[in-house]
Amino acid sequence: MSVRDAFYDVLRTHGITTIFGNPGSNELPLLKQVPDDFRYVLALQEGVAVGIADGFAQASGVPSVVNLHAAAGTGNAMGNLTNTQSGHVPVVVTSGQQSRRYSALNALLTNVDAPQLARPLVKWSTEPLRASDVPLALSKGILLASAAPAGPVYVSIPLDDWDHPADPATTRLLTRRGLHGAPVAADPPLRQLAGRLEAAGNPVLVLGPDVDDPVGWAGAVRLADRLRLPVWVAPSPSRCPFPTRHPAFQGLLPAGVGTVADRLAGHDLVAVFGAAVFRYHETVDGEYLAAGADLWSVTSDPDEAARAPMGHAVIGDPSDALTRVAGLVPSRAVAGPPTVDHAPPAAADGPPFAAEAILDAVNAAKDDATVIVLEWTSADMIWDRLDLTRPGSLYFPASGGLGWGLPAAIGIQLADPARRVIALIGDGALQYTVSGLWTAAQHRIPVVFVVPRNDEYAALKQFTELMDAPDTPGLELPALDVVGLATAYGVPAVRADTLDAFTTELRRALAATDGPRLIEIPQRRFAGDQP
Ligand code: TZD
Repeated sequence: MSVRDAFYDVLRTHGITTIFGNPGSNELPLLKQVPDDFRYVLALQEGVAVGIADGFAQASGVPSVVNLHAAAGTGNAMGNLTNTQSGHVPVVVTSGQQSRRYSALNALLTNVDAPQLARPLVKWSTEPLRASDVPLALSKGILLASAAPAGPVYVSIPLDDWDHPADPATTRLLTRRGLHGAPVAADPPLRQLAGRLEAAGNPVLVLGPDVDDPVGWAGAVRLADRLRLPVWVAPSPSRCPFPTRHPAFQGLLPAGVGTVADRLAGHDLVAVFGAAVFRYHETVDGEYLAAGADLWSVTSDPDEAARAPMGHAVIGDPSDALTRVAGLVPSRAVAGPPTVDHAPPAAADGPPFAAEAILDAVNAAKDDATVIVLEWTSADMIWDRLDLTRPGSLYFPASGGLGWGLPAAIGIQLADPARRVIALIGDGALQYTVSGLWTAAQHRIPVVFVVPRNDEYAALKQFTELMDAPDTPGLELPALDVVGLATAYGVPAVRADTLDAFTTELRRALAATDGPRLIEIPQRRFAGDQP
């Protein structure tokens, strides 16, 4: 038995039969005999490979494996790895190293100090000391990546390790390994939290991406209903943790220190589940919370718990905690929170169209099973325009790094063919990992890409106002032929110049299951571009 055979055996043990990657000479000895029960999904750039793997892991709940080319391939992947890390996504990144003999000479394509390269972005980074340790490193990597808090790991493997003999006895043991159970919060602090919620005069619930699962949704709805709590989504969310049309739903908290405090003013207890406290973005100074307010959070991530600037943190599975706290509190016979009026339908004039109008059309065309992947500045307005009724309905780059949405949409669609994916990707965001369109076309992965085209970086134009940075260069994106790009990569694409045409094309694309489609729609520019 070779190290290669053992590697595939360990992957099988964990239900992993897909490898995403981009190969080079260092990786060919792994890939030369891919077993029949495995599939290799080629990405033309490594950020694409990691993005697809990230989406695949999130939607399937199983860790995914990526194979990259040495330091250069790892470097290309690192932007998206920031999203995988922030999103608590279990991805095992392997990369090919020069042979052990040649890397001592810094031969071409040596990954110098390989474990160090990925270290800030992964839970664990290694290059096994002996070839025969590769299967154990892989096994540990898979188990560690999926242990709470989940996250990426990095294993660098020299190219001459693959034909080395593996120890069959060790391999046999590794193929029987499993890690069972997730750490749950202890009872006393949860009882304390439940007591605080019951005693509070005006408590509020804030939810984050890590409770976007069936248990978390059910627990959140039950807790909100029992205590008649208003419910907010924590700033910079990467997933949707609560039904957006539930009467208790208030929307998205802003991402500034002062603005969060303003929005939560009047509440004496803030209960946060499954979110960092908080993932701020724009600089808006102020107090973290109004004086007198208390905050409790539940997270499975000790770092998240410890780095919060305020409050008490309970460490444990936040979805489980929601359910248990909901079971501990009595039903409150008080009036429910004020219901938020949904945004009125947007004016449909154009082209170009307001982002709101594009979202309204998407909302009308989707059904309950549709998954929305967003990498578009207008993401903030989805919360009162999209009707999201099920867990796993929304994904956004968790660290804010662009180039994630397009490949992640492919991975999500590949993992869950029963749900159709609409990827709303800005014309700027599209460019970072545009070659992912080719992978979608080759594997006939039927993502519907919607690209609002405004020929600019509108997000950054907004920030130039907020940060008083007028006359910033480099915010215009003229002459990017989105339909041409998609067509060149093999994805059938159209431009919709009316909202009716957009709706028709969207429905047509959703009805097609034989591969991806792309629809470009003209979007109104940030300022002064009225129709
Ligand atoms: N590079 C990377 C990897 N991630 C980033 N977040 C940015 C640059 C900065 N950035 C944003 O945060 S939004 C944005 C940039 C360049 C503009 C995106 O343009 P778009 O969408 O066309 O996709 P809008 O609606 O025009 O902003």
